[in-house]
Amino acid sequence: MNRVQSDQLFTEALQYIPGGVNSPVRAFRAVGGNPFFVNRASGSRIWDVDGNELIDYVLTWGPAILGHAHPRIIAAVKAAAELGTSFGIPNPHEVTMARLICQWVPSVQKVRMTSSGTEACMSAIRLARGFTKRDKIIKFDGCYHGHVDSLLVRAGSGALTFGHPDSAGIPAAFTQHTIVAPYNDVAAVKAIFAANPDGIAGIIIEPVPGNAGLYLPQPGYLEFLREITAAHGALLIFDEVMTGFRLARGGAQERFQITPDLSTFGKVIGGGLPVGAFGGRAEIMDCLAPLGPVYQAGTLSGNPVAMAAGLANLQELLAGGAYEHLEALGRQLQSGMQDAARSAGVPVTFNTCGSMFCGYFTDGPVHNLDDAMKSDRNRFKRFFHGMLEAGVYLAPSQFEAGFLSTAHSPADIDKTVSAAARVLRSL
Ligand code: HOZ
Repeated sequence: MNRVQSDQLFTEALQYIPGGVNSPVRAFRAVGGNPFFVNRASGSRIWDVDGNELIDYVLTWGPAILGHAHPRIIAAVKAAAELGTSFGIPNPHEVTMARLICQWVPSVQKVRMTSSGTEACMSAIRLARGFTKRDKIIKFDGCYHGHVDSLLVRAGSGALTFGHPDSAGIPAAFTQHTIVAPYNDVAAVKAIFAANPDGIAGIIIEPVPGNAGLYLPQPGYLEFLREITAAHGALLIFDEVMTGFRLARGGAQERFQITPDLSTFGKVIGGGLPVGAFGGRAEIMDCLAPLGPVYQAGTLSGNPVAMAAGLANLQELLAGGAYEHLEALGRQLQSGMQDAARSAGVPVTFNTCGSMFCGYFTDGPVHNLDDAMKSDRNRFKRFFHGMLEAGVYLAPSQFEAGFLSTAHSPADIDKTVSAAARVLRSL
């Protein structure tokens, strides 16, 4: 593939932007080579500046659940922008958005908008601590909740990809109240509560972790977390930044029938614009300023253009049929990839949950970070580049989930599986 213009742009970007990118995973360091630059996207496709067309399974890291540049979102953004790009005072879209989230996610009785998932998680943690008047938070190995100081401990996503799951620049004092447990390990969480019976403010968890690839909760695990937090007066916080409105209308909590105390959102609820949100039980949310003592704010929170984009995304998604289509695509991709790996004789564990997926180059199973780390990353690199040459863009890291959109067709999946079969045979 010719990438002359992308390479020129990257050379220039390296002069002015650290690593040439505005978010580390985009730099392709985990897979080698240079990133490509995109100047157009539509439906299931992106085009780079050299004119190469790719089937996209990154989907701007999750938000583009309807595919890229959906006409309803583009129209909503144009209409909102014509009326002003930011007011700094309430606007009607915020109320519609809040009502819609509360309607579709029953655990959320009140919600506040932010500009990113990182902000949402940071604020949810502060609120949990303020509400419970306790300091300690439990998080899990490989889970990523944005680049919040106290949560960048054994974190996933780029932190894990680049071997810095505990970031430099964070004083030890900022993470002294963060306790890390292995995911899917009941005994570990019981031991933490036994050692800190009245000290845990809450557990924050990606109910389906998508920042170390993708693995699922074992049967009963999320129920256990619900019970043990309730028994100890701690809050259960579901980070649904990836899974919210994706794994079901009501997110992972609907899919697994668990009611968390607080939830965080992002990605899909912004329709491709910078949006996050956190919400939950009214008595907890009412501890936020101006009603309560927990401070949280944002100049662009509830921004009218971002709200319009997010609302258009959600309204189109909720109109009907979308989730059935996404589930069917997920099943087709999983069985196709498993067959392709089997016939190529390459050990692959291909995990899916609805429209999220990850293939690990290991016999598996993959239930937690330690299992995920067993994947042969050299094989992943060669597979990634082989797929890219075949016109398929996967996340440029073993430790990120892939995403499907309603714009992907069964024919896209067939093309992807055929390419994978060829690439796997060549590994
Ligand atoms: N944290 C994002 C994926 N888990 C990466 C975002 C980006 O690089 O754009």
